[in-house]
Amino acid sequence: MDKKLMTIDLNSRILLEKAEKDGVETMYDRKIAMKSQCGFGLQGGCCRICGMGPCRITPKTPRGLCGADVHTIVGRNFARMCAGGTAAHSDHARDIAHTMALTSREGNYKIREEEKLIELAKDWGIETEGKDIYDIAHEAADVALMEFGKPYGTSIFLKNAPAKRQEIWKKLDIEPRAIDREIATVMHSTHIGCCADIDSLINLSLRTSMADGWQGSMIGTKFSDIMFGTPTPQQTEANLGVLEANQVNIILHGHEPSLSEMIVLATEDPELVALAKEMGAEGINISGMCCIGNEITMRHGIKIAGDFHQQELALVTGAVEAMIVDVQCIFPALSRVADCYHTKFITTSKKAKITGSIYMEFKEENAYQDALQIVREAVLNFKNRDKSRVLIPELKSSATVGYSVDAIIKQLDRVVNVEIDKQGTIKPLVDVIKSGTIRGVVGVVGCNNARVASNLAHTTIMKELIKNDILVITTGCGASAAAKFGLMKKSAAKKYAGKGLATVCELVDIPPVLHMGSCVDCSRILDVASAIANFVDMDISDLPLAGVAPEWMSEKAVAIGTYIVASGIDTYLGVMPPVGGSSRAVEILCGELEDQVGASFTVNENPEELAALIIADIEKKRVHFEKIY
Ligand code: SF4
Ligand code: MSK
Repeated sequence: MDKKLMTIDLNSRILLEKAEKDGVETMYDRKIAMKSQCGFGLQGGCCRICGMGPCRITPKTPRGLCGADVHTIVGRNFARMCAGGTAAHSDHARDIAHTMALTSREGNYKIREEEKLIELAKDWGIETEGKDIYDIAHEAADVALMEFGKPYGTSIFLKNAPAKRQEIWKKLDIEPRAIDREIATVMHSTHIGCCADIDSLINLSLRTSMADGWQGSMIGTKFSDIMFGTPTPQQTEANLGVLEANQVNIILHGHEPSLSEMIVLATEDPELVALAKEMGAEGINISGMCCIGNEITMRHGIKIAGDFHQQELALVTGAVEAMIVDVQCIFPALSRVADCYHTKFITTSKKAKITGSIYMEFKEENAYQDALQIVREAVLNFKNRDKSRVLIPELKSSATVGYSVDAIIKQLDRVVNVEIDKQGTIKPLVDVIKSGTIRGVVGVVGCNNARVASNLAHTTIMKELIKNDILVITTGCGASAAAKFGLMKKSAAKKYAGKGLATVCELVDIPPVLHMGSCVDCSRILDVASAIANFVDMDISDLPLAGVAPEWMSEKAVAIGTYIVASGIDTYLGVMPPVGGSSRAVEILCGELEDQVGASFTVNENPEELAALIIADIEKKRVHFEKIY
């Protein structure tokens, strides 16, 4: 296998060559060394749930020792993936809610969006009249924290979905109750000797994933906006070319804005800037990777260093003083790569300690002081940089990012419909979809996956969609790919988009691919879908919308795909999940769910074919949409 063909990013290819010269092993080497992967694992047909196993299903051994068949084994594995993803997003949200409880006028964390908080508080039945905004914030934090373990009732957000959708959820019993409860129920039901019925296991998977999308992730996104600001359009740059040869380079990697917001502030501290100069640097250059890159670029225009597959390569530049990480999607391999250069690999969360890293705990209670200390460590490290080993590849692309739902509505309203609609509703977007100028809206989300060439499926599918007048909204590492490959430039509309979409983009002054945030922010996609459906008085499944995860890899992505389907949006995957061993699981996920929730999964590992399927399905949805709206 030619390593260079495993990524289409030219910066990555240059750094892979350098890594080889420097004797540094990367994910791409490990992928080659691993040769073929385990067929049982790929198909989901291996069970390790109890100590009698592992049990592997073959034609000669069609049942595990307890008698579980392949459908039960695949179903249990799938449900546990959904629970893992839901736990990751929601535990992130729990910390954000705890941070909300710490907000104060004098403290590190403040309320930036008072109106948004009041609106949310009212929606949650919190008395707001005559109350101090921080008292409201603390009450809202309490309500949010109860969503994790409340004994009765269902998610507080469900009522915002279209009435028809709510009925479907009720009928199927997939309304999430408390977040922790759904995760615990899946772990219980998938214990040896519990649920052994594939239909039920998938139903449980839907409900747990709903707790991710319609509970945990929504809390995470809404509270982050209230505390750190709702994203607005920002100019930025993306790819490893954003590193600076003469500055202290700090890369933030992970997911928590409570850490990154403080680090960003700390890099502006005059004393630390002076210290950087003392060390011989011209200043401090901060950039982000993976979803934290998305969070800080959406709110501050901070540059995106790269995506999931570029984390080791960033260190191979030899120009990074510190890689500061918190939780999720962090390669343990970073400690070994950092050892080959002067880079300090700094872990900050008790939840994600990594052997070989420098552990500097970040506590929200002492946030700014902790951040100052961490940044100081990076700045002091500049003197250790070996200039002879530095190679910063040149490529980077400009991008306009920061399209929260509010920002999209504002942008459309400002230009298209200022006379008719002064309220700031979704009407202008509905109008352009209805007229057919834009054929539909597709969310392209998710990670990079070493089973396919990095960035190839993301960029191919996005280009095909916009060429066919489909507006693309994107989150996570898909968004980083779009930014790196120039699809978030406003000029990309003219270059790549069909006539209808290009006209709208020009009129409204937006790029054809809109950056909506981190993987947690897929909850924004649910907000847009619900807003459109409520506006036209339809169900979400009636709308020309789709979700795609062309290069997904994480359990979080499985949970996202599952809640997007449960919400009535067809979801397309570019990598097969480990369910192929059970014909029944495939039948349900890729077929029967359509009858239950009005949407299902489609898998195709050829990006052109996948894009063609999406476009054809969007056109089919349009026929229905045009008939009833
Ligand atoms: Fe084997 Fe059943 Fe135990 Fe799984 S739960 S490892 S199938 S005996
Ligand atoms: S970081 S979950 S690789 S999108 Fe959210 Fe990127 Fe996927 Fe991690």
